[in-house]
Amino acid sequence: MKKLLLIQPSPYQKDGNVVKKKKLYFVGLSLPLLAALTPDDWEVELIYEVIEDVPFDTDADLIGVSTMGHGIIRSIDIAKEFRKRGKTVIMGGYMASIMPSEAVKYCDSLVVGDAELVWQDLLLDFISGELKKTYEKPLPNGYFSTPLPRFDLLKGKNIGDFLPVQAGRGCPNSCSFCSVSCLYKGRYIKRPLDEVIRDIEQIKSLGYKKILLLDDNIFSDRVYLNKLLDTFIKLKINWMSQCEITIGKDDQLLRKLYESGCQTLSFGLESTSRESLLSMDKAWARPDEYDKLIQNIRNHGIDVSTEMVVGGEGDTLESIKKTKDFIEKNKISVPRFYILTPFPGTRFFDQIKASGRLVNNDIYSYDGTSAVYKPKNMTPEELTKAYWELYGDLFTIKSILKRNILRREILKTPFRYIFNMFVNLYYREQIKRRITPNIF
Ligand code: B12
Repeated sequence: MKKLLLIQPSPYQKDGNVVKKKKLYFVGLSLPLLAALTPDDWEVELIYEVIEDVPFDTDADLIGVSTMGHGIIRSIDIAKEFRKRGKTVIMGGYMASIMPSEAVKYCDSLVVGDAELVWQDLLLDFISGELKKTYEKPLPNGYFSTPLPRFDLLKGKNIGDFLPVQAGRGCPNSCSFCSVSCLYKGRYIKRPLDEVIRDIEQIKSLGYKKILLLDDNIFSDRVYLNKLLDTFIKLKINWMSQCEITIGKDDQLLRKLYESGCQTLSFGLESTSRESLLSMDKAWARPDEYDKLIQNIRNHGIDVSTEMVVGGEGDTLESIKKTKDFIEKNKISVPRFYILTPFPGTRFFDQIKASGRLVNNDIYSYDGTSAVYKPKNMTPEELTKAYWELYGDLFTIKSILKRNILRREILKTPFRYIFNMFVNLYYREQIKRRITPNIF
């Protein structure tokens, strides 16, 4: 029997050590899905480096290494080490897919984008000694099928009480900085509902009741989402996901979302500056509507978490500072920020490079916590400083209490906000050490 070892590397910290945690709260689907796509005559092992050590002395015949954002530096180091030890290494995942000509240098073979339609051919080519340098076959438009992910391989690992499910991939919006738009080019492809039900029933049979719906934007197709919510209502689950803020205009859907067990939605609001949003090709997002939409979503019983970026074309040092007021006014319990970063492969990267504003050419250092290009209204150094100051201002004890405890909803769902308060206190410690908070 051949053996495959699949690894989800963990990124490096600033001190050069790999990020390690006791527990991985949100597990991705890439590895359990790749395992399911692998024929039965292969033994498969999954390693999540954030909670496990990479077994470099493995007897596996083939090593698969995933990549995510700046974590790719660690992926490359792991690939190099295995190749030094004579192993064949396959790379795949988001980051390698949006910069294939670079990633391909570090592995024997690279899967660009979706693996479903190429993985089995790749394994056959490996067995016959005819591996190609790259494999690329995007999923077609419309519906796509995937096998039942190998959730069984997660057994015994120290993971949280959410298991991942994916109903759709891609997003119809085309924001210039976004890796999803770069890979899926405005396409939104979805899975047949009976398959989604199958996955959730399997998860429930393993004793889990909470689902992390990994879709990039669940509000991509209203008709499909309505049907999906009907199935969730029957399945009696709790779940969280992410989508565009305009869902806050749709009262019918919001009622149904609540009824279907949706607890939290995360929104990439990016900025309260219209000019910044316009320059990111995100004209559909209207900051003047944000307060109203957030309130409406919350009034329907769904908690709102936000992801924002600083350093856009309309941002000034003053506007970045004022983002604190926006977050506090809207009582965002767990706000997250990044410095707007041009990931190679995105349109934004091409624009910044062409305009000569890139000040840091080491693409592997792009972790969203320091400015790598010259913003319009400040120096890169000022932007980095303003970013950490914003985090510092929002994670004072006073602000944490204001956003999590001194709020109406705490009477209805006290455990949620008390839990969120502890998440905030954890983030506060991370921020003090200049580690950008993440939902690990
Ligand atoms: C869950 C998740 C996480 C979890 C991961 C937990 C874990 N270790 O398992 C957490 C919250 C920890 C996380 C962290 C980060 N994440 Co993340 N994450 C996701 C998310 C929401 C889902 C991933 C997933 O499972 N998708 C479903 C699977 C089926 O799709 P897939 O991963 O694309 O896999 C398919 C192919 O890519 C391919 N494939 C994937 N891996 C491999 C490996 C091999 C060998 C092969 C052959 C093929 C292959 O096959 C799969 C089937 O087709 C994605 C968004 C998304 N929609 O994918 C962001 C996403 C991947 N994350 C992203 C980022 C930036 C990060 C962070 C860098 C954030 C940060 N600043 O800290 C960190 C990096 C952590 C790391 N380990 O390196 C970006 C990546 C952008 C980029 N250019 O690479 C994404 C796309 C979000 C976004 N919209 O920008 N993340």
